[in-house]
Amino acid sequence: MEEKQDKDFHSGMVSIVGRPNVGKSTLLNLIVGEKVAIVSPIPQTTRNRVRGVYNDERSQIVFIDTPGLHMSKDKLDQFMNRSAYGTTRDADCIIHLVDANDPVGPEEEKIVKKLAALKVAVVLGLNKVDLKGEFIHEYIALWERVKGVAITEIENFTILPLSTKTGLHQDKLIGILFDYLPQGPALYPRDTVCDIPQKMVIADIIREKLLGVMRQEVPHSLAVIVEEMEPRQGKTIFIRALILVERASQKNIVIGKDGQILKKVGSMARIEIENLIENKVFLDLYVKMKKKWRDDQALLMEMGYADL
Ligand SMILES: Nc1nc2c(ncn2[C@@H]2O[C@H](COP(=O)(O)OP(=O)(O)OP(=O)(O)O)[C@@H](O)[C@H]2O)c(=O)[nH]1
Ligand SMILES: [Mg+2]
Repeated sequence: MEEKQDKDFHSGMVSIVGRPNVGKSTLLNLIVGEKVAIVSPIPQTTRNRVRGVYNDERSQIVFIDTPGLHMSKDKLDQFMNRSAYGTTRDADCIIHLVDANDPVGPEEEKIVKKLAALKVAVVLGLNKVDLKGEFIHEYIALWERVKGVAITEIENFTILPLSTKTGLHQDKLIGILFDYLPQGPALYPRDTVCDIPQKMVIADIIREKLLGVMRQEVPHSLAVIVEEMEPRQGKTIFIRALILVERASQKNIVIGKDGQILKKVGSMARIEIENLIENKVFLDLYVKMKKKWRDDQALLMEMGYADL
């Protein structure tokens, strides 16, 4: 890509924050033009921050997708919230993403209060307007209430209806961010798209496929750890991944009758991993029960879900 070396080049970090399930990861994938973050209809899909880099001839924008902010319970929840709020400290701009079809909840008020206290520019992204979007005014009213002024009076603040499904206002968003970001050179090599270690990306792909077939309480009890990844038998890469669940009954659900579920998940994940690493893959999945792993600091660290 031709890069303008002049003073008109803008670069910076943009953190995408909001409640679970509002479409943060979908937005990141849309902008980056590649799937770098997993997406599912189940809240709390994202568990760690994911950086995706947008490049064009006049800017480089590093987007940070974050775990959905929610009322914290166990150590994993606390890590997720800390990780999300932590990114706002380094950000040059924040996208506060909301689902315009969901009423404002108590978590949202907490989020707005935290964001409103920061010195950085904020874009309020009213997402999923391809649906009814009947609660748009509630989010605007909340910002006005917290700031104590009319929405048009809030400095460095822009409201933008979005649909990460249809791509509505995607270019407009980039234009707004360009204006908010400081002048400066690219922060990453210009071909960078994502900065997550490959083993974590692979573990997340497997978790995404599991989320696709699981119901009710199982999703939050799932974790995936890639334990081994090495070439074997010529060109094939052998990957062994452990799936953790919290209860014996969940182990049976994940494995399925005659191993059907695990087989289905394994084959969907393998295809995607093969595309990602451009290599033939042998994927070995196994399931273990580990009570309260969500509160186990050592395990969380192994999964990359802990910051000491
Ligand atoms: N109709 C509609 N659905 C959307 C849109 N954006 C995302 N979704 C759906 O919303 C669900 C959640 O999307 P994610 O991108 O995983 O949401 P998230 O905010 O990253 O969620 P967490 O990682 O759990 O915090 C998925 O089923 C998406 O397909 C949109 O603009 N319109
Ligand atoms: Mg997400």
